[in-house]
Amino acid sequence: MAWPGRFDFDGNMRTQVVIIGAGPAGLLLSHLLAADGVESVVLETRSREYVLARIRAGILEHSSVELLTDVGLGERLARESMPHRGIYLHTPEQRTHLDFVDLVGHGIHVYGQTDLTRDLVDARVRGGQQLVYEVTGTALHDIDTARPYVTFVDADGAARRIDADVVVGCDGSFGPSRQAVPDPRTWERTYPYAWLGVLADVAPSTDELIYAWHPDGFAMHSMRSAAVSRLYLQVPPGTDIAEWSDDRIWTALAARLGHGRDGWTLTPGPITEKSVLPMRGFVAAPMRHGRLFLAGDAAHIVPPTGAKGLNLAIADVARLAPALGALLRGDGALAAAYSDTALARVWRCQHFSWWMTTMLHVTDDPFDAQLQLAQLRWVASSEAGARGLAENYTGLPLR
Ligand code: RFL
Ligand code: PHB
Repeated sequence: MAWPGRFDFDGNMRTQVVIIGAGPAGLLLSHLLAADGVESVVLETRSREYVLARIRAGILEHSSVELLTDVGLGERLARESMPHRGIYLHTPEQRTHLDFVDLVGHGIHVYGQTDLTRDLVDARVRGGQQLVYEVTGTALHDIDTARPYVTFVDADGAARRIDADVVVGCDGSFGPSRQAVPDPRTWERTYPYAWLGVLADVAPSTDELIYAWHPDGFAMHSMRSAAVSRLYLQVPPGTDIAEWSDDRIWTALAARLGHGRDGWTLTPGPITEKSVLPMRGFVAAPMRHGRLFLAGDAAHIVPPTGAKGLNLAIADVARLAPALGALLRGDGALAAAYSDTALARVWRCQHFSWWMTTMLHVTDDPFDAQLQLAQLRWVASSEAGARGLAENYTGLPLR
């Protein structure tokens, strides 16, 4: 493999910041650091093709869009994303449109994480930044000294070492970085349901996302483009995907999303991808130990109902990039504050994600169902209720 970097004969190199993980957190952090004159190397265990094809989140908060635009990543986003004013909340009793623009002054953008990842990878390549795919055996060393380093094996099987001033773990929930923090405090919630997610080659049957409560379970209609729909069904954890034929999926979606009510119809189409996703909340603190910083899913996971995971990863690195720039110039105040300030937003989003999740997912306790319907009626009928949802969904200001 041709190395973009400056490895010496021993396979070693030096940079200012080693970033582990080329998800949205790692790629955006590298971009923000470069804009501040800070050099970084991003190490990724997967191949470029895998990273670019991974299907995940779809919603960007207003503040995420603003940040991406401010840092020169807004061109394709402006052209191809779908600005939405709000969402629909649906129950068998009623469908209510919450207009976020009217409620809080701004909406959200539908833009696949796949598209954002492509923009970030393109920007990294254009900027001549180093992105190294297919590394294995990533290990962190001496993170509690001013001279940390990372070792790994490259795609050709050669052992490598990168010395740095700072290491940032952006390696998602299964990466090695979090394990390098000694005695972290962790909080975890496993939700008693999962999502069956499908991607379908069919025009969305709705102009904006539908979040639906139904006695059979939650359903959601999202989208990726004018020709591709993204839909989700609540299923029991551990569900075997083989039990869900395409017909069964479309029948359940039609029932739960209200096909036939008030003239609304759900148009089915060819399903191109199906997967079952567990739902979990998790937070690890602190998000810094010595010269190691954590960002994104490496430090926290939220259930997807509030559409917060990707946006939290963006919020973390928006805070971390200036802190690292200042630290490298000799001012450690922002870096010292990073973990606490980031965690305050993490817990706000964790709470909102829990609130949306528990309001919309059916349990086997009929008392829960009545509480959920009462809550949904309140959000649908009270401006204060709707505004609370809108403020959290569209995202609090980044700074
Ligand atoms: P990522 O995206 O998991 O990236 C981590 C990267 O680290 C790599 N890695 C390593 N690299 C080097 N060495 C190692 N040892 C490594 N171990 C791992 C991994 O290969 C990977 O490339 O974390 P990041 O950057 O923090 O980004 C987080 C987001 O990806 C995540 O929060 C969202 O996708 C969550 N999420 C959603 N978030 C939203 O804001 N809005 C949504 O609508 C939304 N929907 C979703 C979602 C997540 C989903 N899934 C599948 C988890 C819908 C789904 C279905
Ligand atoms: C998605 O489009 O994948 C999506 C949208 C909203 C969510 C979760 C996922 O809350």
